[in-house]
Amino acid sequence: MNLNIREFSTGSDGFLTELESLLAWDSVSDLSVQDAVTNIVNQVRQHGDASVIEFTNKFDRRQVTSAAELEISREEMAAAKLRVSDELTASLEAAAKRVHDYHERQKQPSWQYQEADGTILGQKVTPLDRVGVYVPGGKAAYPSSVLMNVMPAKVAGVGEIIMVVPTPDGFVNDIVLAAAYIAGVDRVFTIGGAQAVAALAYGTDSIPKVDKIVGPGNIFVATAKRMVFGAVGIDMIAGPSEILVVCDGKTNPDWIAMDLFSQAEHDEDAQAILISPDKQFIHDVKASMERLIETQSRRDIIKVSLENRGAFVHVKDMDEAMDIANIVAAEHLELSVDEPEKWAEKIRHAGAIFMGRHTPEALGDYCAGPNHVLPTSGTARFSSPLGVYDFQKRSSLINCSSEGASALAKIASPLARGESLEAHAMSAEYRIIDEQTAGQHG
Ligand code: HSO
Ligand code: ZN
Repeated sequence: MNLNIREFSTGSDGFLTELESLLAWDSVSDLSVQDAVTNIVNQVRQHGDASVIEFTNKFDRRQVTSAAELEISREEMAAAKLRVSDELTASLEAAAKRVHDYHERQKQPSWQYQEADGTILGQKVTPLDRVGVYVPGGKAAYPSSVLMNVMPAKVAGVGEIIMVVPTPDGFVNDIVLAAAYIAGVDRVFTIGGAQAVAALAYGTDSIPKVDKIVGPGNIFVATAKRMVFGAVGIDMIAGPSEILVVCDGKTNPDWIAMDLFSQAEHDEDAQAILISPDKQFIHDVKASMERLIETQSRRDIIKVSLENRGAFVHVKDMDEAMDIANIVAAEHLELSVDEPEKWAEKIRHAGAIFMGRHTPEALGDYCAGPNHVLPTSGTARFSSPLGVYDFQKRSSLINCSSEGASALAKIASPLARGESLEAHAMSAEYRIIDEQTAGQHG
């Protein structure tokens, strides 16, 4: 199959402008979606379960009459797991364990230190009480994403994990439920869309209010998450998936072709880009792609994605490849090169860096250990993979000794008076120790 994929050369005029327009992704949702979501969120907030049932019946074509029918118990999750093949269950369990063990290393302890006068300062780390995990239904129902969203929350010590997953026409995905069971989800509700986000954010009689909502979703879910942000925390607003492969020209072109396909097959908006200093190699990869695409069950999606947003970029050398990788700030960056450690040092912006010829992104998507929920659309410039730290928060600790308080009060008092805040000043000054009467007030 012929593939019409853009080719750029960094030497050509206007390269950076073209690159910018290739990367542009508009995440702002249109006004009609905003209106519909505002209405759903308000209805659920006011009428709770009744509205959740109404929207679920309408959008998912179900005939639910009571909220109790929306819940799936741990026993039902366990039963779903038994319906999944042994091979797949074993892989889910192995992946869950590896993801768990990796995230164990991310745990940050509370910390404190003591100053010479006895004052103690520090930070106390506390897991969130209750978290909601959104899992899409339909074509992007990924059991691996259940593991990736739930495991870090578990490791953080979150008190209760509530999962929501829409079941259009009542279709329940056993593999998703098996993953939920293995990951240790406490409660599952078969609801989705903006109504599920609103129910989690504000709570209903049957669905508990959570402190943070994580997980990907369609435009309605993303818009609803944005809307309830503030009442609850959210993880991020994810854009389409991306991969940037940098290859020196010495990896099997078939491997690189399939690595690019592996992102492109997610959806028509996904982005797959190859950068190489070797022009002949770029052509070899293109030939591999044109041959291999015929074998792909998702070839129609792959073709649209590659032709809309894919690209080959020819660079003059590897240093220039690194510069461009930093501009792209890709969600997934593969360094399919010799000495990947050396080149990774030059990378400042990437959601995940896959190093060497034997590290395809697909291994990270499922089971290497690191999280596959990553910053997209260039947001790796300022944000990080989903992790244990997203499910913990911190409280400052301050414990002054009487000597410490006295010393601090002498600094605070003029500052407070400078701000015309007399009570602040006096509150501090009361703690100043008069050298003669030191110790009298304990
Ligand atoms: N590549 C996706 C994650 C995923 N891949 C799930 C397969 N299943 C995130 O960018
Ligand atoms: Zn993937």
